[in-house]
Amino acid sequence: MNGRDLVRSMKAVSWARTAQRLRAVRASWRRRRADSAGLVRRGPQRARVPGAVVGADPAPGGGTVRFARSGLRIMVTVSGAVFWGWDGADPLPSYGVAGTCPAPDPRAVLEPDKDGGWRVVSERATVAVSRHGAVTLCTPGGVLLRRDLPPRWWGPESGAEARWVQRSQVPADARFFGLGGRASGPRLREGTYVLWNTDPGGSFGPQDDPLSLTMPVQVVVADAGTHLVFHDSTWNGAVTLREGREGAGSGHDRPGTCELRMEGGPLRCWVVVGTPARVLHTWTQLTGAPAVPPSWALGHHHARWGFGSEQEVRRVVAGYKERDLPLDAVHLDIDHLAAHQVFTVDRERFPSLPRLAEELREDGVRLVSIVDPAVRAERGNAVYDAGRAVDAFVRDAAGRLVRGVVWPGESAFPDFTAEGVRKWWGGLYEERLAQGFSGFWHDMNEPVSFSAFGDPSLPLSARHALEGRGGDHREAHNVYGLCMARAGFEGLRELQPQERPFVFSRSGWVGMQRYAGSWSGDVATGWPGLRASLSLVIGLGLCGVPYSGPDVGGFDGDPSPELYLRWFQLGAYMPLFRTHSALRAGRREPWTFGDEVVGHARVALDERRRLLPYFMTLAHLARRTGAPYVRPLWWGAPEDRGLRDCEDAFLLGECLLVAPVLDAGVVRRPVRLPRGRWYDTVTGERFEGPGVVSVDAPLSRVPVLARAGALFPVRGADGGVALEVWAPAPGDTGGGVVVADAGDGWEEPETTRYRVRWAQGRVVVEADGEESGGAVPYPVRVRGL
Ligand code: NBV
Repeated sequence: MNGRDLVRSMKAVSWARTAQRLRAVRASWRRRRADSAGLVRRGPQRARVPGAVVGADPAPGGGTVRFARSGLRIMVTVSGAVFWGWDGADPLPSYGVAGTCPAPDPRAVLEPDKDGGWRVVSERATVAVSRHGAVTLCTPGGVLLRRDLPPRWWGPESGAEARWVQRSQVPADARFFGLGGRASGPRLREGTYVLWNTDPGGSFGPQDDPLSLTMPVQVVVADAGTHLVFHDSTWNGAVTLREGREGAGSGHDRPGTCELRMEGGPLRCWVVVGTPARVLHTWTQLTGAPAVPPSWALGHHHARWGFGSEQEVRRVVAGYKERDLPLDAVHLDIDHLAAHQVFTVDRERFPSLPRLAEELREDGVRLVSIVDPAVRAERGNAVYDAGRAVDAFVRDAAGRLVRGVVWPGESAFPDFTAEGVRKWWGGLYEERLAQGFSGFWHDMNEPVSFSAFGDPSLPLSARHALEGRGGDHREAHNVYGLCMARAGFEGLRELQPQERPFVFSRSGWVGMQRYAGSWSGDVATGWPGLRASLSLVIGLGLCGVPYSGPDVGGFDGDPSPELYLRWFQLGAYMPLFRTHSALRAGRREPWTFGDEVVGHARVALDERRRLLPYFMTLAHLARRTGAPYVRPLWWGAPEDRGLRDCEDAFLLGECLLVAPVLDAGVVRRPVRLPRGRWYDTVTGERFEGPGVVSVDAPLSRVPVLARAGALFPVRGADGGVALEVWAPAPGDTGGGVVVADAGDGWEEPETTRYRVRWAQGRVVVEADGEESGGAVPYPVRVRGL
């Protein structure tokens, strides 16, 4: 490019930016006008509370307690989850609950309680309702887990538009987790967390809230027990949390508090009580089993906004190959599209994508495509025309098409809350498959519409089908990404029924794990961003979304070699292990950080590849039990307060404890251990938990400890599966599970449980189950002897 061309292209870029800004200003005004015409202004409203109890009507699983101005329905289900809803709220319809509602547990009955209240006793929890509508949740032994004060409503007597507030108390020692993906966690401290999926508009750090994926789901961990509470309303809201304080035996504990304010939607919730494992199991029974990704999606992915051409993609892939660095997938961002239009290809820069995809596939590398929901609103654009023909796009209250502004310019937005639209959109992935793509990366689906002021999304008054019930964007916004994920997942299942769809999505809501995983979004490059990325993965896992991961290296700017390496080492233990960066950010190929980094990155990549069979097993366990791959340290011992407060380490399944380095200059770090014996997997050094130990964390690796007695599958030297076993402590036993996944497809893989024990001074491994006769079909390596 000569000087004149450069000047011309810079002018073109800045003109394009100015034009885009102008469009955003116009769209913001349009949005404001649409809402002032389309939303009914709320006049002064009197508050309403339930009033005094007047009676009760038993029903299967519980019944309804009647109050002067409301009613509370309680239902214990056979799965152990407890539902309660005010003002006639039913469990269905719900975007969170998968399929049908679990059946009521006939053993749970509504009975009179002391002081004129009512209660329902069940196997896992007791729900007591006071005379004025306070609801207390206790363990079967009567220890308090949560107390909801009587709720308060403002607005219409009934109906979705009443705002409400629910204040709750939890024990003084309780810790809060969840609420979807929060950058400031994983432990959610005092503060207000907004429940409105929002693109932070540029890179974000721990101080930014909300982000793209919020959920009204809290996991509360206290000495008394663990519970999950899901307030099933998709409307905007805010949760204000305050941790309690203990009065050091003075009897003056200050309870933890939670105040939930919602702009609308039913006041109904699901509560699950039990051990963390049991809570997540029941939770994913209720909201759906997490989809299992194909095995290649558990490898290493490299993405970049701005590869810019096929040659560049080839160059990067060759760079990995030359250096013998494992690579399993390459992601193409919006720059491979023609003028940023979804389901198109820029044929000048990417003239033969199917050929490129084939070449890469021969090298074991898959192609993944970005998919944004916004469709350029211009006749002649095939996707737009086809969408118009099936009336796929969101309209305003007056019936006009809602136009926003996103990468392709003036755009229309498919209404994914309509079944027919999902079906139409799902069919469009055929074009992507024909281009050779194997996986799909849903972006900008909060949904984003660039704006000069106000919320960067659609008008609140925009109309949505909401599965035929009809409603507006206030109700549909938070489930837009969830419904888009469903469209993609279901479309792909029809288009290639033999393969497991691989979809991951920036936005989403309760239940998205049925269709997709997620990723951190545009996490800021810097040490706080590294910490935030761990927080997001742990938080999502506790809300039922086990597959996610950060942009390794951070989205923007240039990480130092040390920061990049530490991020890479963390990423190697995350379900989604992906390097990615923004258009104008520095590169994220390991070799751009120098030879030392390449060497250490290779160790991390090789270890990830070695652990693949374990990751695959964890994916299946997540599907069957809801247990996330990445778990907080307190997972197996929520009563250990030290573990509850530990935010710089995590468990990878049952077997491994990963202690990433999250600060500059660290080469040795304290590691808090749960009870039992642990081994440094590199040095073999033994440690005894519970307690804090100091472990080497040289630049070459982050500490990874194995639990004594652990058994897990790894890739052996010959490429087949081998079992890695860590010696149990003397007198103890151990074991583990192996799910022999075929890599893709729907056949139920064989699952074998192995037992590990000491016999005559040796560690013995045996398969469970009679047919096997105890034989182990894999090579076994016992370590820690
Ligand atoms: O498509 C461009 C980017 C993408 O690289 C990133 O991963 C997304 O989170 N996308 C956001 C839109 C632009 C953000 C500035």
